[in-house]
Amino acid sequence: MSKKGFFGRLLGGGAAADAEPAPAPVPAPETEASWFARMKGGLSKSSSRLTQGLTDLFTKRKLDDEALEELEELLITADLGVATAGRVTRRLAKSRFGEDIDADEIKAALAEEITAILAPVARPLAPDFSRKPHVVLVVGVNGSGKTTTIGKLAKHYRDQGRTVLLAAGDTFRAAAVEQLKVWGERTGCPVIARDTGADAAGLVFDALAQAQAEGADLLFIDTAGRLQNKTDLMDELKKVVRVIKKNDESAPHDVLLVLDATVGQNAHSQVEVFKEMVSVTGLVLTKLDGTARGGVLVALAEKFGLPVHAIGVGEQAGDLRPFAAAGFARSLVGLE
Ligand SMILES: Nc1nc2c(ncn2[C@@H]2O[C@H](COP(=O)(O)OP(=O)(O)OP(=O)(O)O)[C@@H](O)[C@H]2O)c(=O)[nH]1
Ligand SMILES: [Mg+2]
Repeated sequence: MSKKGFFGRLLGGGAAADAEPAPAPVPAPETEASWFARMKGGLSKSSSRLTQGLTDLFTKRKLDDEALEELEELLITADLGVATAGRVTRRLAKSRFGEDIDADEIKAALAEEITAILAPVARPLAPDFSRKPHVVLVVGVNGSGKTTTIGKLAKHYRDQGRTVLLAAGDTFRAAAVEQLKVWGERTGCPVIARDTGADAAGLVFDALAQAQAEGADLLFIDTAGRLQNKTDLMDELKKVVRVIKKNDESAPHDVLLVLDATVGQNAHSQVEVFKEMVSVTGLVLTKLDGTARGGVLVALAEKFGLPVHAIGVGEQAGDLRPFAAAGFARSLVGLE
């Protein structure tokens, strides 16, 4: 399959998105197989924790109450969360209780259960390019990977021939603006920025007006990292949304919450608070390559049911991919 076909299908090029021609040539394809291998490599820390535990637990063993209890504990320590671990274990018990089972069978059964949880949330970003611009507000705590994710998404849509503007709504740090500008240069996307300390909402207002005037396909709005317990910063975020709505009532069309997977269970409170503040519409999980806590994605999927648009498995432009349920589940339990 061509790269465009792969991305088009997975990263939101549905029928509506394909309505307009995408003129730019598509760069050299990375095959699905090579991406899958990299995701699997990225998830190896998460999966090795689980697989070692599973192998220790199930060397030809009857799936009895004790085994189920140990399995549940293992899933909890792998960050799947108490509720999800309980549900997965109960469903396994229903189908296999009392049977002799080995680690590989358990892995396959687990992958199936986890896929069932993840499938409903594996929904690619699906911009409506007829909006000119489709506005994507990107939020999250400090250092979660917001700016990098914007850079990666900008590259993806530029490669599709889309016109993309980037708004440097992180006006706190000079380095933040510089970082976005580097991504802008790398990806050929203009960056709208103001001096450090400027009003973020004002900058965003201007950026949207410019994107509308230019008829851009997409506007990505970077924001400063903010801890979920800092109410003044959260209020600023609300103000940014209000200002956007003054200009386009339907915007922002996507509010992406970028979560660093290495924080594990703390991600839950981040989702709760940001969801309340700015109506988060979807999640991106980053740094899955550097953590043994990838299981948290399963817990988040089950608890919140928010779409998981993409996952980050590295710092480079190509290290963001649409989130695919079965591939992730199988990699997480160390299959394939
Ligand atoms: N390994 C790895 N590193 C990542 C990933 N995504 C982002 N990073 C790195 O994480 C660090 C923080 O990323 P940023 O994009 O600056 O995060 P941010 O949310 O914009 O941070 P603030 O603006 O300070 O709130 C950088 O060093 C990135 O290169 C990922 O998927 N994997
Ligand atoms: Mg940033």
